[in-house]
Parts: sequence; C-alpha cells; structure tokens
Amino acid sequence: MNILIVGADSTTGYREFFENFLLPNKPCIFDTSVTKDWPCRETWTLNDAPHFEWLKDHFGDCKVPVANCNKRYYNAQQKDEMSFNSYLDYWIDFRNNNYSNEMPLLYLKDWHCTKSFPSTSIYYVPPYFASDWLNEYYLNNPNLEDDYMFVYMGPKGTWTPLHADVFTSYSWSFNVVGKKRWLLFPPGQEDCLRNINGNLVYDVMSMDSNKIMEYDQSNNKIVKIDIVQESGEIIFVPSGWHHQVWNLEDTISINHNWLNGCTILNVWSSLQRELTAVMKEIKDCMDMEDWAMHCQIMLKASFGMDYFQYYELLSFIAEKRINSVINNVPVVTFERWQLGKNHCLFDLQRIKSALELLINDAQEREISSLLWENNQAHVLLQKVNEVLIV
Ligand SMILES: O=C(O)CCC(=O)C(=O)O
Ligand SMILES: [Fe+2]
Repeated sequence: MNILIVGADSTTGYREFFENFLLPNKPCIFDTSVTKDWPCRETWTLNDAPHFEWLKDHFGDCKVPVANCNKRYYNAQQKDEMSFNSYLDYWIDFRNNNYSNEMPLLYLKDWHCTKSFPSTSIYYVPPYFASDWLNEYYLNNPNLEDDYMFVYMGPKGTWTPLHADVFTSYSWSFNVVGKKRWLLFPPGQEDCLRNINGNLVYDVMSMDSNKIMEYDQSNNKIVKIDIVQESGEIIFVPSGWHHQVWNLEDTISINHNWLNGCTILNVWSSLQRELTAVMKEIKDCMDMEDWAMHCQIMLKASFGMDYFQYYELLSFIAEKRINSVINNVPVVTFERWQLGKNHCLFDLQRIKSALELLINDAQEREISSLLWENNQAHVLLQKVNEVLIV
C-alpha cells in the first residue's frame, strides 16, 4: 500500500515543520524554492549534469570513499578509498561507454566534503534542520575530527541497500543534480522485509518478485512510500524509517544525519536494545574482568556509539542550553540559526527524560561506576531540573 508523501516549500514555517513532520516522525519533500540560492546548484552542475571540470579543479586531489555497488560486504557495499580525480575519470568513462555492464558500478559515499573544504561555499543548512545535536556537538569539538555531513555522487544505476540510518537518526538529503528513487518503510514494516533467517534483506528487489512489495507472508499489505526526488529538492527521512535508494540518473546529493530532542528517546531505545543484544551475545564470558567495558567496546563497534559517548552528547547539549537560558543568549547553529529560550527549554525537558532513563538503566545493569566518577550524571540532572523549575 503506497502512502503519499506530503510536500513543503520555502513558505513552510519552522513550527509547521516541527508539528507536522518532526514530532510525528513523518517524511516530506521540500520543493526547489528552499535551495534556489545554494552555490553548488550553479557551480557543481553544467547542462543538468555534474560539472566534472569544476569538481576536478576544486577537489580533484583529495581522497574519497567509494563503494562498489556490485560487491556486498555484510549488509552494506564494500568500500575503498580512491582519489577524487580517478573517481571522476571512471565516471566520465562509464558515461562514454553508455553505462556498460562490463564496467564496475562505483558510488562515492559518505564523503566529508565540507570538513575537507571548509572555505568553499557549497550550501546552507535550511532552518528546518537547524536543531541538530549531532553536528552541533561535532562542529564544536573539532578535536574529535568527525561530523555527519556528507556528499554522495554516482552514475545512473548506483544504489544504497535497505537500511535505517545510524543511531536511528534522521537524515535530510538534497539533490544537487540528478534524480533518486526512494522506497521508505515506516517503523515496524521492516519486520516484513526479513529473510528466512530473520535478517533484514539487503535488496528489497531480491524478494519474491513484486509480490513482496505489496504483501507480506501473512498477506498483509506492506505500507511504503515510493517516490522520485527531483534535482533541487530535499527529502526529510524520519527516524527509524528503513529505506532503499537508487540513482535514476547521474546524481550528486548532499545529506546530513541529525538528531535532536524530538527523536533522542528513539536513539536511546535503539542504544539500549543494542547493548542488551551485545550482553546476550557474550554472556558466556560474564565472569571475565572488564566484561562490562568489553560490552561497551562491542556496542561502539556495532552501533557506532556507546553509553560514554551518548552521555557526552547529552551533557554537551545540556550545558549549552542551560547557559543559554541562564544568560539569556540564544544558541547559534550552523553560524546562521538562533535557538531561542522556548527551544532550549524543550531540549532540556527531553534531556531530563533521556538522563533519567540512562541513569536508571545504568543502575539496573550495575555499570554506573564504570560510566561516571563522582555521580556526574546526577549532578547534571539536578542542574537541568533547577533550570526547568524556574
Ligand atoms: O542517497 C543514497 O544513496 C542514500 C542516502 C541515505 O540513505 C540517506 O540520506 O539516509
Ligand atoms: Fe539512509
């Protein structure tokens, strides 16, 4: 059963987006009006195709991560590094060879282009995505040398297997040029998209021909959104929605993974579920010294984040919001947007719930002393409560 995606444009207000999409966790597509003054729409494109010369001149020498769409590596595609110049040479060659099956199908993915070229003006983060704790945390901690702001580029036919985003985060994705087909499944529907071993399928098209796209094994209709995103449009992918994506033409896109107060408890549930799974997997070694620490290391490897980092993120955002409310100064994100007092109080409410859940869980698992010396988490919770009470 196809559900329709709702449209939005530059007249959509932040509050409208917050109430209609962020809080209810529903996808939407913003039309081209939102991105009309973005520099990359001019500089990165020529005659509705990638501007290969410009891209080579500006970024050619750097190394980029490239996935081979025909080589599976666990539930993703095998990735290697190559120089951007060689990747573009391959792409030009592939186009000239009419996208021949004889050639590999290479997709440049998860490239931290803005981080590598901070002084090149490429795009502006729209106001709708300004409350982004993940990138706020990383951009303010440059020593961590990471962020969740990416560029994807690939010829017609490149694709991304079925997945939900890292940490159950949101993503927003903008087509600089080209078209993408998105299949989006609301949370829970992924249970209809498993193979006989209970693992998520890698490619939904590999499932029992088209039938699986309409009905599951029990003959229930599968709910999905099947949509083509045009050049200049932005799609908002909500938290925990599984999706598979195809480039229908030569396509360049820019995307961020992000999370905030609306979805932090989803992130928490996934983190907690994953730790439980890890503990179960290695319960045989429970007597081992440092077992609890070992579980955190495995959690970091499988989920991308452990309890230490989750707490760091909460505490960083909490301190910034507390400072903002007490000193009456807005929080500025992406050097552009100001989060006012109400926003900060909303964030603190959600951080309070998240901290309470974390503290209780750590107590139940008897890992509080592993996570915190001197009761830091309680002290932070107390500070948050004091600001919320005033
Ligand atoms: O564009 C793609 O190939 C995948 C993008 C994606 O999965 C996302 O933005 O969450
Ligand atoms: Fe994704």
